[in-house]
Amino acid sequence: MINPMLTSCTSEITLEGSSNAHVPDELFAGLLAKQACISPKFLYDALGSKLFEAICELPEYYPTRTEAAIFARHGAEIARAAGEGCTLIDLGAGNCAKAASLFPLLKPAQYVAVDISTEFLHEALAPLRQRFAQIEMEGLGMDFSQQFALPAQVRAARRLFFYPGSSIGNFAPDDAYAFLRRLRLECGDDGAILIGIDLAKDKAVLDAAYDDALGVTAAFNLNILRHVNTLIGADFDIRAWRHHGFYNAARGRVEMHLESTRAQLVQWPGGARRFEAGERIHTENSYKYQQADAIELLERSGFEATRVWTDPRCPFAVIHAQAMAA
Ligand code: AVI
Repeated sequence: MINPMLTSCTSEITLEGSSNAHVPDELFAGLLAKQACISPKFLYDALGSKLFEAICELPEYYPTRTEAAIFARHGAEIARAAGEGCTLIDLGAGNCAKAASLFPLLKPAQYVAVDISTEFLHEALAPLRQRFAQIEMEGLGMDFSQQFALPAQVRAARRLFFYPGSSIGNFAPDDAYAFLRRLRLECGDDGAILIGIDLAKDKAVLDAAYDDALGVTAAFNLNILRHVNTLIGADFDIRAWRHHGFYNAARGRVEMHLESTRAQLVQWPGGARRFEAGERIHTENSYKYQQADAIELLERSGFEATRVWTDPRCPFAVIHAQAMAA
């Protein structure tokens, strides 16, 4: 290993630290840490976003399907809890499909799609603007895990933060709390959150969901190295790495890692690191909550759960929580 920095490493979405302008610093620190890591936000370049869409189609990856079934089954009740005419703010909107499926029920006054992948977002919004001409729409290309100040064009009244897909699970618990606190501050006393949270379940189900038979999740994970090559001019040989995705029950989370299949030197302008055969780079954590802990996290953050919808066959919760008066 060349020039190791004994920093601690997190494979979660972190709130502290660098802004986008310092992305390479964050990457170098992770690559040189004793336990190497790369932040999961680097999974989502254009190809990574498409691979994630493919993951959502896999039979093993239950969260998308389970959540969609909850929305389909309880859509009318969800709309009643949320009320018509809200300002719907879709965090990590991607192709905007989940929010769009709720438009006919929620009838939002304004739809604000927020995503780190700006290009993807604008492509998705164009047809929606035509289909739902009565809804005012905004697309915001920003990394909302880092900073969160909504611009003036976002209506202040009745903000409903829509955070589906259990993306909250990709934050470490303390960062999930800090993130939800920020949402609470941004939504005012008449605001609310509609959030999907994956719940703890059988290890075999979780292992398969993050290490599928087709190898799509493996491609999604390996693509992070391709993205890093592009970002910092590194020379990762993708074929010399192997995907691991498994549930770590003791830590209540699924972990994704990339394992070096041989001793190798990875170089980039101004630096390098030697990896031994079997050495791993930690790329993602996906926390799986107990329902009571999820509700407690929301309450600590300033939201009171008004309704919880679950699927009897597969533990997953969709929660509507109202801002508690500050
Ligand atoms: C986006 N996020 C909620 C996904 C998850 O399940 O943690 C990302 C993912 N990683 C592997 N498969 C899907």
